[in-house]
Amino acid sequence: MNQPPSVPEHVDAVVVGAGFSGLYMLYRLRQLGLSAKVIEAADDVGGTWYWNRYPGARCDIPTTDYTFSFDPELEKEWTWSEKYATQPEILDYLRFVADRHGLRSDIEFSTAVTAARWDEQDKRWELSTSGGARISCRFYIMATGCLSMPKQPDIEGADRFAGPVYFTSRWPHEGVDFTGQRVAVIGTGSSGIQSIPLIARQASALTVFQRTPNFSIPARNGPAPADRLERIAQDRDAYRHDARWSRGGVPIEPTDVLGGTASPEVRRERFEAAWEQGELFGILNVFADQGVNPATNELVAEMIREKIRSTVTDPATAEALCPKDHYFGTKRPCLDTGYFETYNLPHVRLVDLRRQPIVSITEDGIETADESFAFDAIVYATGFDAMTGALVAVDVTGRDGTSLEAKWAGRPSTYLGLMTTGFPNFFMLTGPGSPSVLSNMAVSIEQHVDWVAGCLKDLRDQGLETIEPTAVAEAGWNQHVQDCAAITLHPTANSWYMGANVPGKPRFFLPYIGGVDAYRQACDDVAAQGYLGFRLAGPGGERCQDGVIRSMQPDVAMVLEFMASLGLPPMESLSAEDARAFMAAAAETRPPGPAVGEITDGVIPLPAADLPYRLYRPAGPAEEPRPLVVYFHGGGWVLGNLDSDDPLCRDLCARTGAVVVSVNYRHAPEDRFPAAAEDAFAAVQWAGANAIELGGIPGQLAVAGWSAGANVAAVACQLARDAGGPAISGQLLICPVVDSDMTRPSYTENGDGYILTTPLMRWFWDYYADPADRTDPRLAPLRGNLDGLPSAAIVTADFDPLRDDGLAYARALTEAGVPVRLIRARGHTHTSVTMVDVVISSAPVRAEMAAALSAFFPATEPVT
Ligand code: NA7
Repeated sequence: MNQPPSVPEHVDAVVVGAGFSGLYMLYRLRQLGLSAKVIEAADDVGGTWYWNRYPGARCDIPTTDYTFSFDPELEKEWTWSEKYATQPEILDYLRFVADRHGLRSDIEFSTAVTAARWDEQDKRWELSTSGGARISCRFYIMATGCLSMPKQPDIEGADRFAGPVYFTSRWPHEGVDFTGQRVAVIGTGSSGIQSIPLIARQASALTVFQRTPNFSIPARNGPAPADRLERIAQDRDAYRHDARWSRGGVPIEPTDVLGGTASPEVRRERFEAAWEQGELFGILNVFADQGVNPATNELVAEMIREKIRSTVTDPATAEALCPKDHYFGTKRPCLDTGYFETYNLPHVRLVDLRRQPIVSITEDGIETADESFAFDAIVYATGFDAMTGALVAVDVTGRDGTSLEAKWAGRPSTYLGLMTTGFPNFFMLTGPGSPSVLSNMAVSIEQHVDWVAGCLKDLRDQGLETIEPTAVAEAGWNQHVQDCAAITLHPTANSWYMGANVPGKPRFFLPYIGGVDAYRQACDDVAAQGYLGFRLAGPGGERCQDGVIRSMQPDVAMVLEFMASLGLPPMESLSAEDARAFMAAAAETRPPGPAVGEITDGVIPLPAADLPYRLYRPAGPAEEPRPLVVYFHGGGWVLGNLDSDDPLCRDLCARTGAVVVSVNYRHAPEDRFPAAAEDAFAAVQWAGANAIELGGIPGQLAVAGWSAGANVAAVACQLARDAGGPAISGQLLICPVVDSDMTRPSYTENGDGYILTTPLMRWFWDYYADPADRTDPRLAPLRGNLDGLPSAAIVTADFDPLRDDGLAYARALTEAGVPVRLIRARGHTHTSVTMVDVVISSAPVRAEMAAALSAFFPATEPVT
């Protein structure tokens, strides 16, 4: 064994943990010429692979990818023997890396950091270790891993059992021989599923206590996949580059096949291929939408259940092993070797704790609600206090005396998963808020270490001493992490990703699910923008460019990226006719929107022109009268029709339970101002007069519109007030145009890149109205008399040139005494709020719109 090296009193950096991340961090710190010390609780390197020595422990990312890439020579010198290497082989690898780079001399083994305190005077961290030493360092780096703090047994009587008790996470180094023993295994996560088949080989009787059945697919272990080896051999650098810029840290081609539209043959073919391949990122990529769409997810889930049923001979056991309480992929799926087959052995039994919960561990076994079991040994495979457990286990005290544990009591909070406000120069490798456990850890670790190393170099080069995130940047990142999770099915599961496995732990989605590639880009962008959102200080002074690195909803960003990839000409370069044809073609490819009770088309006979309308009646008895909403579509008075806003109208109808009448007013350039405004008012008059025939409740009439449709809706309210009727209960204005003044800041801030652009708005204005008319309140309702108007709900989107129009109208109405509900579509564009079943993050905005609309009608409640 190595002699613990003597610890210098002062070092530049201390790293806690000598696993993958700690070893590489030390390597990079040395490269920078910084003095560094690694403190490791174990007596050897390895981290997770040091502790998790249970039978069957393997990685679940192919080892060709679960490997360091920073040293090409190392890759030549080390060959993995299997597709998924065993724990001993991975541990050997990490020892090999440590020796090859002479890292051990700066690692102090068998020592834990017990406390860390920031000294604001000296700008240094003071650490205390289990050996009684004190170390002072400028940079304190936690490389403690995401799954390193075992979850404490939370089962009644856990300390009562007289026989041996084993934890998969702390397995004895000498191994365990279960030959002839009656063994209990509690837990069927990855550790349970990997170890159960091997324990069953030795035990005379094995009883598995399962609380939640897990999805698992055969690992099909063997030699490393030939195609992948060949790709790496041909161009290692390109392969590693692709991994770094992939979604999960393993280069695979993301599919664009949707579960709902794929034929049964294609579904089966894709699933079977993934099943045969035996890789997590393969089975998670059967369909593009399986992580977000419940129906598609169920397709995959059911095909896996079929496999379980066809493997396990006892139907009741098979059914108990079929996961049904969470979507596939929302808890970490497992790779196994003969797991389900194990239950066909006569001496193996499954106890379903959902049917007979454990009452207590007893002196000689386990008592459930129905039975008493006697055992010679109990194995806990009950998991970890994931992602935050090891970080708060050290008593870390930040700048103002607050502990990390206290700061995170409500929820963990980080900027980029790397740092946290109040704790200067304190870095976390693969911390909460970074992709970590959702990705190939080797790739994520290298990215984090490289970023930290780059940051330390920049600090030195610029004569700076400290770095700390701002509260604004951190809150923004936390929000972004949650926004990314919210559009997936993940938050619905009681998973350790959500902190749900540890009683009392706050429920938040801990890792960043936006992708390794997107995450890397965000980190790079932060650094490139002068460390946006960080406060940097040193002898040369203090500097801080505060801000939020990602504030757009992730699915909105995806839509914009997709649109940009099409390389379309700007809309304003087209003729009105061509622009209409383009819009019509685009409308054909989108989802239809929710079902409603009935949809009928009709015509409003008006003196100036017959106006087509489409009526949406909610599900329910046809004779039951409902509130009535007259809706006007968007399209800059030039584009749009009954089809263009059809999904949005269905959505409003389904959510509010109101009858929605969508009106196709006359368009420019054929019919210029004031045709659209006059049509809108005439349509509202007609609806008011025909409320009963339309299935409405007389006196419960609202108007709604989007964009230019919101403009004519707002104008109709002013005209109705002036005309003494009809009475309008409320106006829902979605991203309205209310003025011709295009100098408001949002026209500049959001003028380009978000589909509706400032040049496009000019194009609309020019088609619709002469400059001389543009101050007319029938065109610029903000300039009209606002007294006595109906209550308003106004939706503004952050990335909309019209954002400030909406805000100005809300302010002006409020000043005129009109009740206003302002709905901020956070992270949205002008168009994304209306993209039903395309932009998932817009659904809560539309729920709020529907609630506001319903609130105009006292007798109704929103449906959802
Ligand atoms: P996991 O995946 O957290 O699995 C722990 C298992 O233990 C899981 O089946 C739990 O059921 C079960 N468990 C936890 N507490 C109890 C109690 N009190 N009673 C009964 N059963 C319990 O940990 P692993 O070590 O298997 O895997 C961790 C990760 O390591 C894995 O995902 C890979 O990334 C590598 P539950 O599901 O909570 O109902």
